[in-house]
Amino acid sequence: MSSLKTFFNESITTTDPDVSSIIKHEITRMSEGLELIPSENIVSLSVLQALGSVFTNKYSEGYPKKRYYGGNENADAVEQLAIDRAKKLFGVPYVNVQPYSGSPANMAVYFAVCNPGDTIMGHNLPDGGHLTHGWKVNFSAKFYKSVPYHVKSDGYLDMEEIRKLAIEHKPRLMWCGATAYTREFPFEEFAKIADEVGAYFAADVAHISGLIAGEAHKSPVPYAHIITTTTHKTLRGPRGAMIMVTEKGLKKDPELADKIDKAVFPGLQGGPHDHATAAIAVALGEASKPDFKDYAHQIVKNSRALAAAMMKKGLKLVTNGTDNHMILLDLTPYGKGKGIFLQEALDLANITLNKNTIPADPSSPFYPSGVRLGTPAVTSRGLKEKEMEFIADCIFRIVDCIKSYQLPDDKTQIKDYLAKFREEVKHNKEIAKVKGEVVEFCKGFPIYQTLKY
Ligand code: DSN
Repeated sequence: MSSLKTFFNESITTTDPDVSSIIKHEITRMSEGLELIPSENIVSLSVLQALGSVFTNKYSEGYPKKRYYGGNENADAVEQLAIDRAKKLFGVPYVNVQPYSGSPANMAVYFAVCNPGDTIMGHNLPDGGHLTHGWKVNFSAKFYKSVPYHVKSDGYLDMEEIRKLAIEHKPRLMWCGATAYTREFPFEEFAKIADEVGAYFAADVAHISGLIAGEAHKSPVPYAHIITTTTHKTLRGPRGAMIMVTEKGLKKDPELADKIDKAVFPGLQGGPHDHATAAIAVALGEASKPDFKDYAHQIVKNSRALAAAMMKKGLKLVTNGTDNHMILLDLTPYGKGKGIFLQEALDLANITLNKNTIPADPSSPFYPSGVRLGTPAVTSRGLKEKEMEFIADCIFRIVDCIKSYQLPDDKTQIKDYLAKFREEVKHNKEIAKVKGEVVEFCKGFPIYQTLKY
């Protein structure tokens, strides 16, 4: 801890007070607020230390023992360690730890198994899917023929539609995975459909890889050919990503691992971010320890407790609950396009979450009718089921503050209406009161106290 302090705190405080001060404000924001964005987390000091290490200086295009530059013995060691830890943790024969983040990881999968123009299937973005699973403005729909699938009106995946579309369109690649889906993924059912039509089946477990590592969610390893994940969500590592190939994947295509390696480098990327790789190795080491299982299960317990407390207060949740780390609050009982009002009002109360579409959203992705929240970060902070009641109460009180605001149907009026809303909520006494309670509450769950910028 003290070496961390000396290493990059005191130095930057003196040499660059401008940046140092911004970082200090960010630490304060995180410390005095409740982070409920379900894709965010709070990493350990060891992860931060590895991320801020001298590996940021190094170039190491290629793979361990096959590099294009000299001086890579330590970069080799750290990348190999990350690979070995990931293989063991997830039980897969092959891992690539070099993708810069989730989108490039998914792009590498396309490069490895598809040709431009091939048909692909993925979870529709407004239904909770990801941009790279075939959304119309993303490369995945511009270079490939995208056939999106949907959730039913109850919010659950429509497996009947998925099978029908797969049989009709014979995709080369099928994705399972989402950014806003609160139920367990039916990997086995997806695999049956993909096998039936001869598709590659890729599970993008970015959101839930920490839950899988901690055995709080079923693993896709027996079912999928390829698995991608970011490393910074429930897995609680630095920003980065990994691509795994399963035994099933190698059986389908013995060259699959080699194709993925070539797609990442030289297909898509140059030098890997060795400092991120070092931090990924640390996070994987942490996720391999027995207490990570407790953490993963506590995330889900907290999420279920928060969902139950919110519903008890009369709030409406998509699918009426959750199986994972995430909750989708449906604000349509108060009107359409309410997500932005709640997100911004909660920001003022030091509670961070994000506006999000809900299935069959009557509004638009920019002004959606729901918000998405989750428990990975607050669980890292030590909060348990009991504390979820406090959070549910705060959210409920803020919903009450914003529910009379209505997004204008006339788009030309939205800017002025939001400006008026922002001015009013800035002076709302109840929001200020909730903020005070949140700041006080957070003092009981301190983070990063040894970081002094
Ligand atoms: N931006 C990520 C999320 O918040 O879920 C997905 O890429």
